[in-house]
Amino acid sequence: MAGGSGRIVRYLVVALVCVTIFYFVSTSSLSSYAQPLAEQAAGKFSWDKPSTPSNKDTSKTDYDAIADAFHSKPSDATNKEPDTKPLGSTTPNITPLTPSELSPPAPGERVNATFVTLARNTDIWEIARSIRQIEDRFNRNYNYDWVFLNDKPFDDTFKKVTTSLVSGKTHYGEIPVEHWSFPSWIDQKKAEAVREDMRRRKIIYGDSVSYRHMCRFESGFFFRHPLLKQFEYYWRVEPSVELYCDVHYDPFRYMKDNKKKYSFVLSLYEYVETIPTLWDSTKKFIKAHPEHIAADNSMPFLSDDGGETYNKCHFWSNFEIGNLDWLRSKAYIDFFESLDKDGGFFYERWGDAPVHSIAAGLLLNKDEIHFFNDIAYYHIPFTHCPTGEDLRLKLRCHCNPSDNFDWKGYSCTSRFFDLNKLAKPEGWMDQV
Ligand SMILES: Nc1nc2c(ncn2[C@@H]2O[C@H](COP(=O)(O)OP(=O)(O)O)[C@@H](O)[C@H]2O)c(=O)[nH]1
Ligand SMILES: [Mg+2]
Repeated sequence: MAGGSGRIVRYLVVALVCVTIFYFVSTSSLSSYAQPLAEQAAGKFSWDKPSTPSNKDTSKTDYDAIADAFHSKPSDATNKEPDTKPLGSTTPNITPLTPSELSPPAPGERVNATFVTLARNTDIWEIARSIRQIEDRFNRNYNYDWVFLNDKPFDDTFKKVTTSLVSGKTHYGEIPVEHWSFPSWIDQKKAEAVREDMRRRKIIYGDSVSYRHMCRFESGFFFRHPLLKQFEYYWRVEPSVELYCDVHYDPFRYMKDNKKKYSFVLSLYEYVETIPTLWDSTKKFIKAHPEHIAADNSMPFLSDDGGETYNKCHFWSNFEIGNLDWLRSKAYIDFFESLDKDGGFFYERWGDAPVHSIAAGLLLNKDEIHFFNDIAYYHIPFTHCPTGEDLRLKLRCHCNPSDNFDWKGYSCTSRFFDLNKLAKPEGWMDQV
């Protein structure tokens, strides 16, 4: 029995030692892993201040020091905010800089010009991207105004965001209903049947009424909007476009000083299904108004047979810098009204690009149309990336030269160069 009870005592001593060791281990080393995990699970992060405030400056983390540096004004030194403020309130105080503080205005007189954008409220973030690029690459040094037009009233978000991005003044206009509706002479049944047919044939935007109003508005009305009446030149900007290079001079000034009326960066062939009778209407206009046809026009850009048929070449009008007085001239208005009476905006799906281009090609002299090689541009799916490495490096371009569309088979820009006897930029052959 004595041997048995002695064994029991030995077991009890060993058990006690084990329990004691386990206690020390669980309250010391184990807790150093477990505690932060528990705190993180409760929503605390490693840079949080200790919950019991410490007087020691060494308790401050790097995060605090950075946040303080942003915050501190001279008066803050004696008026410290409590340590327990929520994380969100550590956002630095933001005082917006005026455009001239961000970037000094470029020297020289401004032209009477504006950017112009037609957009829906839902286009806000896409147009915000475009504006930011135009501002960063050009307008923050020039501070030109920006006119926004819409067939509905612009909402507060659209106005707030665009006003904050544009360095010049912003103007917001609603389009009069007569400029965004079916004219009285359009046969609604016929127009509807066309849309249905185009829907079945899967023609892009073929079944859309609003797209047709948009194309007609851009063809014949935007330049007559009261907000544009005060301006002489415009630069059209669409949502989601990119500007890949610095614009190192004022393109409006270039247009004015060189008596240019219309300009482009991309040109291509139009989708024939959308304009089957546009050239017939054009020929009718040429016959009715020979007085409007410029002596030194660009017919060879538009037609390969002296005007008999249209080759579908057009300037891509989602980018345009142009003269508003030309669009408001009798020649242009007569052309637009003649086309509008023929009804092709609704009986087909005439786009403003071929309409502007045919007008520029016939009503202007060749030397009034300009190609901006140095304005690098993207609108889905085409890129104009300036030809010439030297130029691209000088303008800090970030486009891939192999994406450049200018000299590819579906572009009409080569024709423009040939017609105007312009020397193509060095390196163009490598991009064909
Ligand atoms: N206010 C308004 N703007 C429109 C409407 N449809 C198109 N737009 C604008 O018209 C321009 C051309 O339209 P977009 O969708 O870019 O056509 P795409 O470039 O031919 O594919 C853009 O500036 C659009 O924001 C519309 O119904 N209302
Ligand atoms: Mg577009």
